[in-house]
Amino acid sequence: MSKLSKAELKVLKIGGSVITDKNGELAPRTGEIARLTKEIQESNVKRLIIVHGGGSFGHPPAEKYAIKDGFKEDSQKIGFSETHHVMTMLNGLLMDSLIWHEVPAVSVTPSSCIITESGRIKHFEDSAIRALLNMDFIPVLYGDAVVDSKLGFTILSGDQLVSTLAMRLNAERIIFGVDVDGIYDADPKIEKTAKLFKHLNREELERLQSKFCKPTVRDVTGGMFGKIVELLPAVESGIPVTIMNATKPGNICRVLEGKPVQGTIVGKD
Ligand code: IP8
Repeated sequence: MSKLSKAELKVLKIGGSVITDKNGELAPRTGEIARLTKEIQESNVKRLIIVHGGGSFGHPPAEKYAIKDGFKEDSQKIGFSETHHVMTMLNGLLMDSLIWHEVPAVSVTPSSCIITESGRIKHFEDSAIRALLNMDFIPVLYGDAVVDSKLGFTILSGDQLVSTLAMRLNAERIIFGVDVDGIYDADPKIEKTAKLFKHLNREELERLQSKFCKPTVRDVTGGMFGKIVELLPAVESGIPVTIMNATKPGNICRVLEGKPVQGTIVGKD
């Protein structure tokens, strides 16, 4: 099996808030999915892994049945099945659109190749992903309900998956497509004067992490806080992360082409 080339591999996370309406339930943004997949096709990117979040598909049943906390009673089992199933439905919508746009994407089911231990990835059978990349396919994964060796089952976030994949497969860059322009010093949806960070290093990120922990901003920055925590190991290992707005037309195409976009770049130094 040939060695993966570090030079080109990018890992793209598409946030659940970009491809679904988080105020609804099972509410895909089909127009956004079509636009994003067209941009991926237009960028002509070759070495790419896509990971998407759960949005209004995975999160409602995961919350209803407390899947993240692990197995406690039999009544949760149908919730585990449902959470995984609705993620395959969202994934199917993205896959339909990618393939319609002639992107050679192949869906890889996280719950079939990953086992976590207390919520952290412990076993990851990634040889199919490596083989797909070597043939210039684009593997597509997602946050999922997975088996956990201590908890019975749990929720694996797309964010942990992105960091792990990037480190295992020697990616040159992680791109986080979210619904704001990057990391701010306050919540940009509430505070009009919030300042966007253009660049952050590891220490600055860690300082922000404690700020984002504060209950006053927890609601809206909870998602961003979770991302920041998961990004740290990848950043530490030298993989830069671009956090950018995937809802702005043209941004995903530009970033995949290696062109500058507005956003926050998180690097080791
Ligand atoms: O949206 C969670 O993935 P995320 C997926 O990346 C589920 O946190 C199943 C809730």
